[in-house]
Amino acid sequence: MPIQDTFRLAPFLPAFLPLVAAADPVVTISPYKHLQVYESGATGFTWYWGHLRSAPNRDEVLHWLFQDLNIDYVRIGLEPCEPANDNDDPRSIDWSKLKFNPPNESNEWVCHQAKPLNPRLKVIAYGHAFPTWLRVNGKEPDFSNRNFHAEYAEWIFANLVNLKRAEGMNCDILDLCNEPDYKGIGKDQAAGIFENVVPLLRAWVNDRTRNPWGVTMPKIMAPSCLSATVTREWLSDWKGKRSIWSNIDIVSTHQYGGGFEARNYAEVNALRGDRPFFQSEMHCGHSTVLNNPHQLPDDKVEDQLEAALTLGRLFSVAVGNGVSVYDYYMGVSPQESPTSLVHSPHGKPATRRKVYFAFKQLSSMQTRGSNVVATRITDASPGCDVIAYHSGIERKAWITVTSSDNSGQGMTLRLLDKNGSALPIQTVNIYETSASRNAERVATEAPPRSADYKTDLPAQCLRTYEVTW
Ligand SMILES: [Ca+2]
Repeated sequence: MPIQDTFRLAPFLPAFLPLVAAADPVVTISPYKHLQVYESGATGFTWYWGHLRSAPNRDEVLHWLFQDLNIDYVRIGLEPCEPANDNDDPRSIDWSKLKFNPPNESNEWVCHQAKPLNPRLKVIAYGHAFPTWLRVNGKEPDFSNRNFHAEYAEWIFANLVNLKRAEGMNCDILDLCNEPDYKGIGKDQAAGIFENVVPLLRAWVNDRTRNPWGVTMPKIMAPSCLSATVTREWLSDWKGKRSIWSNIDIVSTHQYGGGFEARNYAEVNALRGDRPFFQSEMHCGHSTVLNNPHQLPDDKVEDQLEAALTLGRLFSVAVGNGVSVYDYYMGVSPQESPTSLVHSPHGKPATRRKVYFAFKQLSSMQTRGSNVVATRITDASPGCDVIAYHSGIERKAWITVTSSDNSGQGMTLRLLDKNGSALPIQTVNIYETSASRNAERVATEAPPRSADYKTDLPAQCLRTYEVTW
């Protein structure tokens, strides 16, 4: 903020504050410093696919999620399907004992609807439960069973066969044990699963006699811990252990705990080598995501806006530090808190939430397959976060700044070329999600072709600057 502005504002400042205004943020973007490609978003329908099916505007909702948003991945939960052990031989399946939901009576229904809308659609299957009989009192997995790994591999394979045979779908990515830091599993038992179950599953897939359906081996994603802090610790340990590490194709974390700490993401990014890095679950209805104890129970605009700003902050931390696929937990839900992108009360019209519009600006405005690029934002701006993309071909960048600050301020946007010299900006389209706007274009500007583009950054908003040079 220039000095004269500071003096102009001074009379309005409370008397106990020193007469020094915080400096306006300077956002520096290096579009030719490519980090990873941001591939796509992910979402799921495990609990509320029926709400989507019952919505009178369901075709519109499917268009929102799979055409308007850049979402190529659907997460589906594996079905419990085995109430009692099918037989004593974990190398042979007694299909008469397994109980799957009929086709089109499970969350796979969404995949069938979405595939024609987005031909790139891929499936992430996740084990959010274990076979009922292989748990202690129906809860934690029963590791005391001497055939635990073989029985679990058999159950996973049966699920993959069902997907292929009854649903006509391949599982592209398999998350073998969801949130293992949460469900009485722990690091060593999780490691045992990746060490033992993956080779057993591969043996099923590669055996033509046992796999006449042509089920293909999915990529294995791990560990999808609840907390990014724990994910970082476990991966640091596993990186040196070939028997575990060689069975993991994609590294993943949920963003419920430790999600605001860039260090967690930067360290996983340094560990992953050439494996992709997925943020495989979060939602803004959860208090740990919001970093405060309340759960946003109401559907008030201010709560929805808080969720959208929180998503902006978390997305910028994760994708700015290596994540190439970002999951927003649920596509639809009837819950008032923003656990889903779309609010869908059963049998009633579904509507988009502010997190939907924030997610659109953060993940879906850029040319598909664009690179995440290096950004810097002045330290004096703790309420601001930024994420930016460049396709590699176009003289164009998409820069989304999330401002959680309670007051508006000035902002300087600066683009640098490969040599660190300023790129003269030609045009700027500005899109905004705020209390009153939902990913709407608010301005188109042709600033003087100078090194610095100075603009106003309103309070509490996400602004996407589509910039050409
Ligand atoms: Ca069995």
